[in-house]
Amino acid sequence: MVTRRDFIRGSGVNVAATAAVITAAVGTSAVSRVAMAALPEPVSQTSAATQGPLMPPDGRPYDPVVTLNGWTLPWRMVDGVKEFHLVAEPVVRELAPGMKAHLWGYNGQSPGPTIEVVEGDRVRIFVTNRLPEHTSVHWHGQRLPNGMDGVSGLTQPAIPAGKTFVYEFVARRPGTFMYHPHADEMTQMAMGMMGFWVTHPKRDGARTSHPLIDRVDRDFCFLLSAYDIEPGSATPKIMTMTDFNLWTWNSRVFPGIDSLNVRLGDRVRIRVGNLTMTNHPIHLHGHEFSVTGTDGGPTPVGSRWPEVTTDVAVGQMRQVEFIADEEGDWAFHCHKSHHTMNAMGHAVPTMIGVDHSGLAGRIARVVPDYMVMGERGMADMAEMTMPLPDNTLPMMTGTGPFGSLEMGGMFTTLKVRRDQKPGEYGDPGWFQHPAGTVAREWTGSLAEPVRAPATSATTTTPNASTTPTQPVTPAVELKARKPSGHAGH
Ligand SMILES: [Cu+2]
Repeated sequence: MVTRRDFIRGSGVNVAATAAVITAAVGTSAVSRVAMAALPEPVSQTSAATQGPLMPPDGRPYDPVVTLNGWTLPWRMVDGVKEFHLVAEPVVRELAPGMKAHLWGYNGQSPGPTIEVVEGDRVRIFVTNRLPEHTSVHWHGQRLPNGMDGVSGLTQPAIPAGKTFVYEFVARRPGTFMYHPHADEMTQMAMGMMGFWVTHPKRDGARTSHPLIDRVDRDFCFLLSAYDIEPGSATPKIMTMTDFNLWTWNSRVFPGIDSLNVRLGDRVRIRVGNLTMTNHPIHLHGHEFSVTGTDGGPTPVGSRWPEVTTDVAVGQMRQVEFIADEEGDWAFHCHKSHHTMNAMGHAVPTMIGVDHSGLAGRIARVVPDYMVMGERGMADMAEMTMPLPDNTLPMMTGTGPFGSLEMGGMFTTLKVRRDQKPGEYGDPGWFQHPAGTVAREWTGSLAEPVRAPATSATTTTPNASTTPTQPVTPAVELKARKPSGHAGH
């Protein structure tokens, strides 16, 4: 639900701005002269659900994006200039049902709202700072006058707490961008301050005017961010450098990340920006895509090749495109397996193969809630109902039509459906597989495996059913151990 924020109740905002803002309702016909000179009323979002595309009410036409678990910021057109109002402020963001984080963001959410404009638009962005410290906004990837680049100390003074600054420039280059502070960055980005920006190409009739940018049926976007929040607490630890425990898409973790719901045959674009402190190989099942753009712009056609995984390095953006021509529920996730898990202590020893028979019962007499973890791998963790502290999430969770998904973090699904209507983004539910197309238990007889015969006197084949011609070296037990520490997560 979009709500209009009443600035009178806000704290830390200067009185002049407050008086001006409350008279400036977007779309109000009786706008006073004072209001005309005032800021656009800030619009705030209370929901973490994916909002439908914002169809442009005025200005040049474009095909709007859908922000995963996010929304697009409405604007006000003043003398041909698109005016936006960002409010940097503390927010409460639900990471997934069962866990809320105290973050910093914009207009009620982290990440902030997506800003969508068209190539050639003159854009004026008011930024009100309701944080307890100064901030600034850097418009990552944009061509703009140096003084609008948002680097506090270098190109502008920082925006003090309680003050409003204005940025103004022409969106010269179409493409995929983001915004984030360039003031006390380590704190402010670790707290969730970031947002997406899309500059759409101009239209030339039914086509875009850019030879390297096609129109698509669905255009999704999201940012990668990471947090370190101790189970049971709500505020990220800002001093963490690499050892984060919550890997998010738009400040959501699975099962809180909405699915990407598309119609069979749709041309789909997905834009991803990385504001974490490590790279993420983003992987799609069932389809091949091409990288059609970066934060530097559209890629030349000759540079595009099919992939199913694209690595998004720190500070980079990638824009991928494909035809959704296979029906089903296709996993879509970061390929680092510890990035598809939620917060949990890392100091859990590997217990695979350790026989705990009898031991748990004896310990339970002393420690009533004692449970054994991981003697058959960690999959049991997803199904057991361990007592968790308040405000945290199971390490791996989520239930699908065939049982537990054993996932968390950067994971969701692409749902491709024959009957998904054009422009409809609702969740169609789980895929109904045609009969005989699901992997199933084999209950028939199994053929003897084919084995290489021992053909030479010098060949020793420990697996061969034939008698070896030479004595087999006794098996040596090798123990593999991962390096300790978590650098490079
Ligand atoms: Cu990752």
